Amino acid sequence: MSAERIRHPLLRDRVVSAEAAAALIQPGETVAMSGFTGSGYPKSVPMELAKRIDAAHGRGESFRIKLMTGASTAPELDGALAKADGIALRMPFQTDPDARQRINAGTLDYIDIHLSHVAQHVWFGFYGEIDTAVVEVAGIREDGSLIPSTSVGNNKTWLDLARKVIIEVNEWQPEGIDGMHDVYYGTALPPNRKPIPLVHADDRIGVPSLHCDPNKIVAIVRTNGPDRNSPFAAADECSQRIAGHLIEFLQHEVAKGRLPANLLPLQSGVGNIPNAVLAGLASSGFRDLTAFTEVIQDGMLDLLRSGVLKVASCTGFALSPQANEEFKRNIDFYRERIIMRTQEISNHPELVRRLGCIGMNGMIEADLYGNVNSTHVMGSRIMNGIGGSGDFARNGFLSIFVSPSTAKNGSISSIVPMVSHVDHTEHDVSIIVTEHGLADLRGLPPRHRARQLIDRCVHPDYRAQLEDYFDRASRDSYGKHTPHLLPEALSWHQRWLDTGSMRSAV
Ligand code: 0RQ
Repeated sequence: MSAERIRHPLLRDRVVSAEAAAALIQPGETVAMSGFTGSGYPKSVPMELAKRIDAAHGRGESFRIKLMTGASTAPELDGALAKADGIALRMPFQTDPDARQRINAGTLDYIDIHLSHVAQHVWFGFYGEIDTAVVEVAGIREDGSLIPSTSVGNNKTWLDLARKVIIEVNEWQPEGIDGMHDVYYGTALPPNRKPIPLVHADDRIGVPSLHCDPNKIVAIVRTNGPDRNSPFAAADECSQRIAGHLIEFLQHEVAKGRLPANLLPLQSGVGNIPNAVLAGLASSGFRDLTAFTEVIQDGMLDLLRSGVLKVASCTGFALSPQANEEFKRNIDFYRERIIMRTQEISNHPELVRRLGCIGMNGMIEADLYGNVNSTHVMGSRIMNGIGGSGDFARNGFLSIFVSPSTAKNGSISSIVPMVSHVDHTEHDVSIIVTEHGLADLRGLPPRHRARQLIDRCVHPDYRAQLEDYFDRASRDSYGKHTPHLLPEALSWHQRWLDTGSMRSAV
C-alpha cells in the first residue's frame, strides 16, 4: 500500500469531491492552473468545471473564465473547457485542437507570450488579479509544503498570488519525484532584482517544495490519473536527415574549437524532429552533455539512461507511455540527474545567455533573410504559440530552427521570400536546417543569408522560383540591403490560399 499523500492533518480535512471544488470557481474568474506540455495539469477539477459550465449554458447563463497555465495541457483541461465554450481568454500557450479551432474562429481570445515572461508579467499586474489557482501536486508534507508533480511551470506564482487555491493530489504521480524539484524563491521585482545565482545547468538554488498559505487552500481533491503521455511516431527519413545535418554541424563546431567537446547546455523543442536529433546524439560519440531546457521528452530520457547526458534541467515532461513507465521504474536514477524548476528560471534570459544554451526549435517557415515564423499558418491562423522558443532563440549561444523543407504534402515551401508572420527576427536566428541541408547564417549580411538558404535548405521543387525572386529583387528592389519586391513577397502565401493547398489546414 502506498503512503498517505496528504500528511498535514488539517489540510486532510479539506478533501472534497472534484465537483464540490469546481463549484468554488465563479463565472468571470481568472483561474490559474498547473500544467506544462501535458504534464502536471489538474485532472479532475477542470472536467467538473466544464460540466458546470455546460449546465449553466444549458440554462442560458453565461459562464466563461480567463485561463492561465504554464504551457499546454491536455484534453481533460484545455479540451474540456474549450468544448464547453468556457474559456473567454487563454494564455500563455496551448496546443489543443478544440481550443485552436475556437481561437482561429475568433471566439476565444488568446495571448501568446514568451514563457519566461508569464510569471513576471502577472507579478507586474499586467493581467489583473488571480481569483483561483488549481494546482496538481504529488503530495502534501506534514508541514503543509507541497511536493510538486511532473511540472512546476508557474505554480509558485499561482500559489503566491491567487486569492484561493484548490489542490489536486495525484497518486498516479511517483512518490519518488520528491526531491527532483528546485523552486527558487529569490526572484524580486524591479528595482530590487538581484542576479540569479545559477552558473551551471545542474546547480540547485532553491528548495524542493512549493509553499502556500494553508488559509488560502479552500479545497483538496484526490486524483489518480495519468499525464497526457502521447506516443511518439518513429523518426521518419526527413527527421533523421535533419538530425544528421545538425549533428554533423555540432561536431564541426567542436572541431573548430567554437564549442567544447561536451557542447553547451541543450534546449530542445518538443516533437518528432527534436526527438530524432536527441536520438542521433546518442550514437554520435558525444559524452557528458548537459541540458537546460523546458521539457524532457523521450529522447532526453534515453540520453540520460545511456549516460550521454549527465544532467537535465527542465520545468516539465512530454513523455510517451513507455517512456513514462521507464521514468517511474527508475525514478531514483532520474532524481539524481533531473532538476525541475519554475519556468521563470528554466527559460530565464539571464540564465540562457550565461549558460550559452544551444536552442533547437521547430518552425512553420523561414524567409530568405532568416526571419522565422513559428506560430501562424498563412500569417493569420495560429498553430500553437511561441512557447519558450523565443526565450532561447534570442538569448542562446546558438539559435537553431528546424523544419521539413515543404509542408502540406509538398504543396508549400517552408522557405519563402517573406514570412507571413514574424516570431524570431533575422537578428535572433543563427542556423536553419531542413532535410536538404543546414544554412549557417552567422556573421552573414542579408543577401549572403539568402544565398545560403537557397543553396542549402530549399526543396529542389522551389529552388528555381526562389532564385528567380531573389535575382529580380536584387535587381529591382527599392533598397538593395534586404532586397524585396512588394507585394510579390507575400504573393506565394496568397497563391497557396487561392489554389486550396490550405484546405486541409487545421
Ligand atoms: O499541420 O497537422 O494540419 O498537417 O503545421 O507541423 O510538420 O507536424 O511540425 O509538430 O514539429 O510543429 C512550428 C508548429 C512545428 C512547432 C511547429 C503545419 C503542418 C502541420 C505542424 P497539420 P509539423 P511540428 C518548446 C518550444 C513553437 C513553440 C516552440 C511549434 C502543423 O514546433 O509549435 O517551439 N513551435 N516551443 O502541416 C503551412 C507551412 C507549415 C505548415 C508546418 N510552412 N505552411 N502549414 N505546417 N509548416 C516547447 C514549449 O515551448 C512548451
